[in-house]
Amino acid sequence: MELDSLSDRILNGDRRALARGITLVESGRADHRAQATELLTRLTKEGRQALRIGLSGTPGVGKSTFIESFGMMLTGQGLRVAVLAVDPSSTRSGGSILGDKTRMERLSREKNAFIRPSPSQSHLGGVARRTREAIALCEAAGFDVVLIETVGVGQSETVVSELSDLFMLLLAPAGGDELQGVKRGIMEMADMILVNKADGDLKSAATRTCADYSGALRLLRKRPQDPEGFPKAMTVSAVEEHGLAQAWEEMQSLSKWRRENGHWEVNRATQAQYWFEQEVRSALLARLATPQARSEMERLGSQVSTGQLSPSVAAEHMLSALVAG
Ligand SMILES: Nc1nc2c(ncn2[C@@H]2O[C@H](COP(=O)(O)OP(=O)(O)O)[C@@H](O)[C@H]2O)c(=O)[nH]1
Ligand SMILES: [Mg+2]
Repeated sequence: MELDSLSDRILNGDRRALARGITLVESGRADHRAQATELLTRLTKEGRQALRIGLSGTPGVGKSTFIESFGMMLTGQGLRVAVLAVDPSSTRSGGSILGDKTRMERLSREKNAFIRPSPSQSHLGGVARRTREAIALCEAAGFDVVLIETVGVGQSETVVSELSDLFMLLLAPAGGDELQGVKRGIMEMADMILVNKADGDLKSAATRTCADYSGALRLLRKRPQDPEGFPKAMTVSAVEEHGLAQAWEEMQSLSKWRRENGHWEVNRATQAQYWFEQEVRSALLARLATPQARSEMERLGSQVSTGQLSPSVAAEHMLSALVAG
């Protein structure tokens, strides 16, 4: 398809064109990459923005169920909702976290919703770039809300929080009084903690878990981007669809406050800078992995081992070779 027509159709909100655009940005082929860059340049000129909501949580807490219920509520209000996934484990498992589209059966039939399962990826750097570009395409296509789901493994929360305006941590009710082993670093990223499954037999456990986390959040260092009362914990039930409207109200009031107080722009600007630096890093690492670079590394390494070159002089040679190459 012509880039002109693809870009026009995406701007008109055509979901099939959007899907093609995302396939293009996901492609590893050099000619596709050039087209993808051209497409993104055209589309981002429009300056459209969505509310980007990151959502993280270990498998089984109810992310997919929540996204479906929450997404249905939003489309019910006339909003257009896109769902993307960051799944660093998909290469190993061969699956994808949104592969369970079955759990989002209702949402996937909505004309105002767009659901994109995560592709198999080789490394998190690539995942981040593709997700970032997919978000940009969804924004150009006029989506109001982009939900970015990830499983809580390793670095993926950092990636998603650096791609989001709001970052949600979804938890399940805990049995005991322990804080479910949520790492402090993850807690510090959260704008809201949603304790899901606050229904039936689990309701009182959910209330207790929520109180525990409210207490834990109050102990964290105050962040400039938070109004009074944030970050906050609340209970929801994705299945019974309780608490979703309240959660949405809180998200809106937080993002409104951040916009009015300049934090929204600052956050996006800081994120852009972060991704720029990450791209430089990963591009340099990629250069280090080429056969030429490896053999140069070996050649210089043996000269270092025999004492012909000092480690720092050899490192300088190596770095100039990388930058030149
Ligand atoms: N009781 C209850 N169960 C839920 C709720 N949300 C999800 N579940 C169940 O928890 C299990 C895992 O849900 P899923 O959405 O696949 O979790 P994910 O792995 O985080 O995407 C499923 O059996 C859901 O039916 C909820 O609000 N209440
Ligand atoms: Mg899921």
